[in-house]
Amino acid sequence: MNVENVFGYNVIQWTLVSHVLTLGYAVMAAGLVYFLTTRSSSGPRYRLSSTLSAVVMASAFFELWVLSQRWSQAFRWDGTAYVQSDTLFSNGYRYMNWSIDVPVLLIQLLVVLGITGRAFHRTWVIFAAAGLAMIYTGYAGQFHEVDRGPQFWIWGLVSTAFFLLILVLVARTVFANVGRLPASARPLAKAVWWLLLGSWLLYPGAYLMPAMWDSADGVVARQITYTVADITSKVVYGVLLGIIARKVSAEEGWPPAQEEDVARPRGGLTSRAG
Ligand code: RET
Repeated sequence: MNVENVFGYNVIQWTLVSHVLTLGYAVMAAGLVYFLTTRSSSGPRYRLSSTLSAVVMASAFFELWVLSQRWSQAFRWDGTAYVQSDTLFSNGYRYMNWSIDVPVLLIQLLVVLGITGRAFHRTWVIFAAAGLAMIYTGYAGQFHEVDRGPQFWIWGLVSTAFFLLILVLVARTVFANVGRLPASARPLAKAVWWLLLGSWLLYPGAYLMPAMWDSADGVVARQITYTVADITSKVVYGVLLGIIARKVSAEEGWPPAQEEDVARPRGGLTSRAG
Protein backbone atom coordinates (compact mmCIF):
# COMPACT_ATOMS: atom_id res chain seq x y z
CA MET A 1 0.00 0.00 0.00
CA ASN A 2 1.42 3.38 -1.04
CA VAL A 3 0.70 6.77 0.51
CA GLU A 4 -0.73 7.93 -2.82
CA ASN A 5 -3.91 6.03 -1.87
CA VAL A 6 -4.33 7.74 1.49
CA PHE A 7 -5.13 11.26 0.30
CA GLY A 8 -7.67 13.12 -1.79
CA TYR A 9 -6.40 15.66 -4.35
CA ASN A 10 -7.53 19.03 -5.60
CA VAL A 11 -7.66 19.65 -9.36
CA ILE A 12 -4.18 21.13 -9.51
CA GLN A 13 -2.57 18.32 -7.51
CA TRP A 14 -4.26 15.52 -9.44
CA THR A 15 -3.61 17.15 -12.83
CA LEU A 16 0.05 17.86 -12.05
CA VAL A 17 0.68 14.19 -11.32
CA SER A 18 -1.24 13.16 -14.43
CA HIS A 19 0.80 15.55 -16.60
CA VAL A 20 4.11 14.60 -15.04
CA LEU A 21 3.48 10.87 -15.61
CA THR A 22 2.55 11.64 -19.22
CA LEU A 23 5.72 13.70 -19.66
CA GLY A 24 7.62 10.68 -18.38
CA TYR A 25 6.39 8.25 -21.01
CA ALA A 26 6.45 10.86 -23.80
CA VAL A 27 10.16 11.45 -23.11
CA MET A 28 10.80 7.69 -23.19
CA ALA A 29 9.08 7.46 -26.60
CA ALA A 30 11.19 10.37 -27.88
CA GLY A 31 14.32 8.73 -26.46
CA LEU A 32 13.46 5.46 -28.19
CA VAL A 33 13.40 7.21 -31.58
CA TYR A 34 16.64 9.05 -30.80
CA PHE A 35 18.61 5.99 -29.68
CA LEU A 36 17.46 3.81 -32.58
CA THR A 37 18.18 6.43 -35.23
CA THR A 38 21.61 7.46 -33.88
CA ARG A 39 22.75 3.90 -33.25
CA SER A 40 24.78 3.50 -36.45
CA SER A 41 26.83 6.66 -35.93
CA SER A 42 28.89 4.77 -33.32
CA GLY A 43 31.36 2.06 -34.26
CA PRO A 44 30.10 -1.55 -34.05
CA ARG A 45 31.84 -2.08 -30.69
CA TYR A 46 29.86 0.69 -29.00
CA ARG A 47 26.46 0.32 -30.67
CA LEU A 48 25.26 -1.98 -27.94
CA SER A 49 25.04 1.11 -25.72
CA SER A 50 22.38 2.68 -27.96
CA THR A 51 20.57 -0.64 -28.25
CA LEU A 52 20.50 -0.94 -24.46
CA SER A 53 19.20 2.63 -24.13
CA ALA A 54 16.43 1.68 -26.54
CA VAL A 55 15.61 -1.35 -24.36
CA VAL A 56 15.42 0.94 -21.31
CA MET A 57 13.16 3.36 -23.23
CA ALA A 58 10.75 0.63 -24.31
CA SER A 59 10.40 -0.84 -20.82
CA ALA A 60 10.09 2.56 -19.13
CA PHE A 61 7.57 3.77 -21.72
CA PHE A 62 5.37 0.81 -20.99
CA GLU A 63 5.72 1.05 -17.22
CA LEU A 64 5.00 4.80 -17.08
CA TRP A 65 2.06 4.41 -19.40
CA VAL A 66 0.55 1.74 -17.12
CA LEU A 67 1.26 3.93 -14.09
CA SER A 68 -0.42 6.89 -15.73
CA GLN A 69 -3.52 4.77 -16.47
CA ARG A 70 -3.56 3.60 -12.86
CA TRP A 71 -3.44 7.18 -11.62
CA SER A 72 -6.55 7.98 -13.68
CA GLN A 73 -8.38 4.86 -12.48
CA ALA A 74 -7.44 5.20 -8.82
CA PHE A 75 -9.29 8.49 -8.23
CA ARG A 76 -12.65 9.86 -9.25
CA TRP A 77 -14.01 13.39 -9.24
CA ASP A 78 -16.74 13.79 -6.61
CA GLY A 79 -17.68 17.38 -7.53
CA THR A 80 -15.14 19.05 -5.25
CA ALA A 81 -12.03 16.85 -5.22
CA TYR A 82 -10.43 13.70 -6.60
CA VAL A 83 -11.18 10.94 -4.10
CA GLN A 84 -10.17 7.28 -3.93
CA SER A 85 -11.94 4.79 -6.17
CA ASP A 86 -11.79 1.00 -5.90
CA THR A 87 -8.46 0.72 -7.79
CA LEU A 88 -5.16 1.13 -5.95
CA PHE A 89 -2.31 3.23 -7.32
CA SER A 90 1.05 1.51 -6.87
CA ASN A 91 4.65 2.60 -7.24
CA GLY A 92 5.54 -1.11 -7.23
CA TYR A 93 5.44 -0.99 -11.05
CA ARG A 94 8.44 1.30 -10.91
CA TYR A 95 10.45 -1.23 -8.94
CA MET A 96 9.64 -3.95 -11.47
CA ASN A 97 10.82 -1.64 -14.23
CA TRP A 98 14.10 -0.97 -12.39
CA SER A 99 14.78 -4.74 -12.39
CA ILE A 100 15.30 -4.37 -16.12
CA ASP A 101 16.73 -0.88 -16.28
CA VAL A 102 19.28 -0.84 -13.44
CA PRO A 103 21.36 -3.82 -14.70
CA VAL A 104 21.05 -2.58 -18.30
CA LEU A 105 22.14 1.00 -17.45
CA LEU A 106 25.20 -0.33 -15.66
CA ILE A 107 26.20 -2.66 -18.51
CA GLN A 108 25.98 0.30 -20.89
CA LEU A 109 28.63 2.06 -18.85
CA LEU A 110 30.99 -0.92 -19.20
CA VAL A 111 30.44 -1.03 -22.96
CA VAL A 112 31.23 2.66 -23.44
CA LEU A 113 34.25 2.60 -21.13
CA GLY A 114 35.63 -0.19 -23.32
CA ILE A 115 35.82 -2.79 -20.54
CA THR A 116 36.22 -6.27 -21.99
CA GLY A 117 36.92 -9.92 -21.18
CA ARG A 118 36.86 -11.24 -17.64
CA ALA A 119 36.61 -7.75 -16.09
CA PHE A 120 33.46 -7.15 -18.16
CA HIS A 121 31.78 -10.35 -17.00
CA ARG A 122 32.81 -10.04 -13.38
CA THR A 123 31.68 -6.43 -13.02
CA TRP A 124 28.49 -7.17 -14.94
CA VAL A 125 27.51 -9.96 -12.56
CA ILE A 126 28.24 -7.91 -9.43
CA PHE A 127 26.32 -4.91 -10.82
CA ALA A 128 23.29 -7.02 -11.72
CA ALA A 129 23.25 -8.93 -8.41
CA ALA A 130 23.72 -5.84 -6.22
CA GLY A 131 21.22 -3.89 -8.35
CA LEU A 132 18.50 -6.53 -8.00
CA ALA A 133 19.20 -6.92 -4.26
CA MET A 134 18.88 -3.14 -3.83
CA ILE A 135 15.60 -3.05 -5.75
CA TYR A 136 13.85 -6.04 -4.19
CA THR A 137 14.72 -5.15 -0.60
CA GLY A 138 13.44 -1.62 -1.28
CA TYR A 139 10.35 -3.15 -2.89
CA ALA A 140 9.68 -5.12 0.31
CA GLY A 141 10.08 -1.94 2.36
CA GLN A 142 7.77 0.28 0.29
CA PHE A 143 4.76 -1.91 1.21
CA HIS A 144 5.16 -0.52 4.73
CA GLU A 145 5.44 3.16 3.88
CA VAL A 146 2.00 4.11 5.20
CA ASP A 147 2.53 2.88 8.77
CA ARG A 148 6.34 3.23 8.55
CA GLY A 149 7.02 0.48 11.05
CA PRO A 150 10.41 -1.23 11.46
CA GLN A 151 10.07 -3.06 8.13
CA PHE A 152 10.04 0.22 6.22
CA TRP A 153 13.28 1.34 7.85
CA ILE A 154 15.11 -2.01 7.97
CA TRP A 155 14.46 -2.93 4.33
CA GLY A 156 15.34 0.65 3.37
CA LEU A 157 18.68 0.36 5.18
CA VAL A 158 19.51 -3.03 3.67
CA SER A 159 18.71 -1.62 0.23
CA THR A 160 20.95 1.39 0.96
CA ALA A 161 23.89 -0.93 1.73
CA PHE A 162 23.61 -2.45 -1.77
CA PHE A 163 23.21 1.04 -3.22
CA LEU A 164 26.46 2.19 -1.58
CA LEU A 165 28.24 -0.88 -2.92
CA ILE A 166 27.06 -0.05 -6.44
CA LEU A 167 28.16 3.58 -6.10
CA VAL A 168 31.66 2.58 -4.93
CA LEU A 169 31.98 0.10 -7.80
CA VAL A 170 30.73 2.59 -10.40
CA ALA A 171 33.11 5.30 -9.15
CA ARG A 172 36.04 2.87 -9.23
CA THR A 173 35.11 1.64 -12.70
CA VAL A 174 34.75 5.15 -14.13
CA PHE A 175 37.87 6.67 -12.57
CA ALA A 176 40.09 3.63 -13.25
CA ASN A 177 39.20 3.63 -16.95
CA VAL A 178 38.65 7.28 -17.84
CA GLY A 179 42.33 7.67 -18.76
CA ARG A 180 41.93 5.20 -21.62
CA LEU A 181 39.35 7.41 -23.35
CA PRO A 182 40.38 10.12 -25.83
CA ALA A 183 41.01 13.45 -24.07
CA SER A 184 37.85 14.99 -25.61
CA ALA A 185 35.66 12.34 -23.94
CA ARG A 186 37.17 12.38 -20.44
CA PRO A 187 35.19 15.32 -19.01
CA LEU A 188 32.01 13.70 -20.34
CA ALA A 189 32.82 10.40 -18.64
CA LYS A 190 33.31 12.23 -15.35
CA ALA A 191 30.01 14.05 -15.97
CA VAL A 192 28.34 10.64 -16.39
CA TRP A 193 29.50 9.69 -12.90
CA TRP A 194 28.10 12.89 -11.34
CA LEU A 195 24.87 12.54 -13.30
CA LEU A 196 24.48 8.95 -12.14
CA LEU A 197 25.17 9.91 -8.52
CA GLY A 198 22.74 12.86 -8.55
CA SER A 199 19.93 11.14 -10.43
CA TRP A 200 20.11 7.81 -8.57
CA LEU A 201 20.02 9.60 -5.19
CA LEU A 202 16.58 10.94 -6.11
CA TYR A 203 15.09 7.41 -5.85
CA PRO A 204 15.85 6.88 -2.14
CA GLY A 205 14.68 10.50 -1.71
CA ALA A 206 11.33 9.48 -3.19
CA TYR A 207 11.22 6.39 -0.93
CA LEU A 208 11.68 8.64 2.10
CA MET A 209 9.21 11.27 0.94
CA PRO A 210 6.25 9.89 2.97
CA ALA A 211 8.38 10.19 6.13
CA MET A 212 9.38 13.77 5.33
CA TRP A 213 6.27 15.20 3.69
CA ASP A 214 3.20 13.12 4.47
CA SER A 215 0.49 14.96 2.50
CA ALA A 216 -1.12 15.29 -0.93
CA ASP A 217 1.51 17.91 -1.82
CA GLY A 218 4.20 15.42 -0.76
CA VAL A 219 2.70 12.89 -3.22
CA VAL A 220 2.88 15.46 -6.03
CA ALA A 221 6.51 16.21 -5.07
CA ARG A 222 7.29 12.51 -5.04
CA GLN A 223 5.89 11.86 -8.53
CA ILE A 224 7.78 14.91 -9.86
CA THR A 225 10.97 13.60 -8.19
CA TYR A 226 10.50 10.17 -9.80
CA THR A 227 9.97 11.76 -13.22
CA VAL A 228 13.07 13.97 -12.96
CA ALA A 229 15.03 10.91 -11.81
CA ASP A 230 13.72 8.78 -14.70
CA ILE A 231 14.49 11.38 -17.36
CA THR A 232 18.01 12.07 -16.06
CA SER A 233 19.07 8.51 -15.12
CA LYS A 234 17.77 6.89 -18.29
CA VAL A 235 17.54 9.45 -21.11
CA VAL A 236 20.17 12.15 -20.35
CA TYR A 237 22.54 9.39 -19.21
CA GLY A 238 21.97 7.44 -22.44
CA VAL A 239 22.49 10.57 -24.56
CA LEU A 240 25.79 11.33 -22.76
CA LEU A 241 27.01 7.74 -23.19
CA GLY A 242 26.05 7.92 -26.89
CA ILE A 243 28.11 11.11 -27.33
CA ILE A 244 31.10 9.46 -25.63
CA ALA A 245 30.66 6.38 -27.84
CA ARG A 246 30.70 8.60 -30.96
CA LYS A 247 33.79 10.48 -29.81
CA VAL A 248 35.65 7.26 -29.12
CA SER A 249 34.47 5.81 -32.45
CA ALA A 250 35.62 8.94 -34.32
CA GLU A 251 39.00 8.70 -32.62
CA GLU A 252 39.24 5.05 -33.63
CA GLY A 253 38.62 6.06 -37.26
CA TRP A 254 34.93 5.18 -37.75
CA PRO A 255 33.86 7.58 -40.60
CA PRO A 256 30.13 7.96 -39.72
CA ALA A 257 31.08 9.13 -36.22
CA GLN A 258 33.27 11.84 -37.79
CA GLU A 259 30.75 12.82 -40.47
CA GLU A 260 27.70 12.84 -38.22
CA ASP A 261 29.26 15.01 -35.52
CA VAL A 262 27.25 18.21 -36.03
CA ALA A 263 29.48 20.14 -33.64
CA ARG A 264 32.58 19.45 -35.76
CA PRO A 265 33.69 22.46 -37.91
CA ARG A 266 32.97 21.85 -41.60
CA GLY A 267 36.57 21.52 -42.78
CA GLY A 268 35.67 21.04 -46.46
CA LEU A 269 33.60 24.23 -46.84
CA THR A 270 36.02 26.40 -44.86
CA SER A 271 38.95 25.41 -47.04
CA ARG A 272 36.96 26.05 -50.21
CA ALA A 273 35.89 29.48 -48.93
CA GLY A 274 39.49 30.28 -48.01
C1 RET B 1 15.28 2.18 -2.91
C2 RET B 1 14.84 1.77 -1.51
C3 RET B 1 15.34 2.70 -0.46
C4 RET B 1 16.84 2.75 -0.43
C5 RET B 1 17.44 2.88 -1.77
C6 RET B 1 16.73 2.67 -2.93
C7 RET B 1 17.44 2.94 -4.20
C8 RET B 1 16.94 2.97 -5.42
C9 RET B 1 17.66 3.31 -6.61
C10 RET B 1 17.00 3.13 -7.78
C11 RET B 1 17.51 3.42 -9.07
C12 RET B 1 16.73 3.25 -10.11
C13 RET B 1 17.11 3.55 -11.46
C14 RET B 1 16.18 3.31 -12.40
C15 RET B 1 16.38 3.61 -13.75
O1 RET B 1 15.72 3.16 -14.58
C16 RET B 1 15.15 0.91 -3.74
C17 RET B 1 14.33 3.24 -3.42
C18 RET B 1 18.90 3.26 -1.79
C19 RET B 1 19.04 3.83 -6.54
C20 RET B 1 18.43 4.11 -11.81
